[in-house]
Amino acid sequence: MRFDILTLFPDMFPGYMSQSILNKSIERGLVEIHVHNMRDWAKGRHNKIDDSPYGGGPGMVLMVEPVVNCVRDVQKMTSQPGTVIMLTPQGQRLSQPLVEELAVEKRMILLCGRYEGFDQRVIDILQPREISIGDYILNGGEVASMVLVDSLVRMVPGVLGDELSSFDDSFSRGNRMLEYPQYTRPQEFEGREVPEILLSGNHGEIEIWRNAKSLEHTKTKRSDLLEDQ
Ligand code: 6GU
Repeated sequence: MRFDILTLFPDMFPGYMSQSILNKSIERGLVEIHVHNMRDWAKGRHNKIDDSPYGGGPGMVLMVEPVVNCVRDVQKMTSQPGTVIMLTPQGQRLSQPLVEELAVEKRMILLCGRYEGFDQRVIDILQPREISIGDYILNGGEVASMVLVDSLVRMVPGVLGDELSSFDDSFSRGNRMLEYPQYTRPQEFEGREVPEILLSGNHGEIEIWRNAKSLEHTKTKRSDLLEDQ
């Protein structure tokens, strides 16, 4: 799975990309992430990438020409065309079903907006798939693009390995239950004991207990998950 991330803030990405699961998948060739600075496609001495909006109003708008040129040049970097995705609060809300739908893509070009957004003609020309990560406003699409990448790489076969499969996750494949509580050593801390059943070695009973806890947690913390199916 290849990502080309188009941003005005490329320095935001190396820290994220060095986290262990992602870094290992990159080293093993399962995932490729190429970050491009859209400013490199801006013309003139000052590399102007944004300008004030026609009609007035606050903020700056990302200009159509450098952004469209950048996407076209980045598309040409490999023979496999990339699905163009724009991270914007106007987009379809990201959910696990949407992650699973996008996970079939071999290559994605992620456009990270800033300021007051893109010139509308960027959207009209490129017709990107517009995606939001939730109903709140971020300073830009960069953090949202990391959220999208993070959710997608987990779906790439081999990334998680058997011991840490996404198969059983909350929200995967239509599952809408929270995880059961987990415990590790010590067996007792400040008078709080690990539930005895987990020490019993009875795997059948443990599974029943975990399923009951999953349901209980879902009911108390996220009852909305059980309602709107
Ligand atoms: Cl993708 N971008 C911005 N700027 N804000 C957001 C978002 C994206 N998703 C939720 N809020």
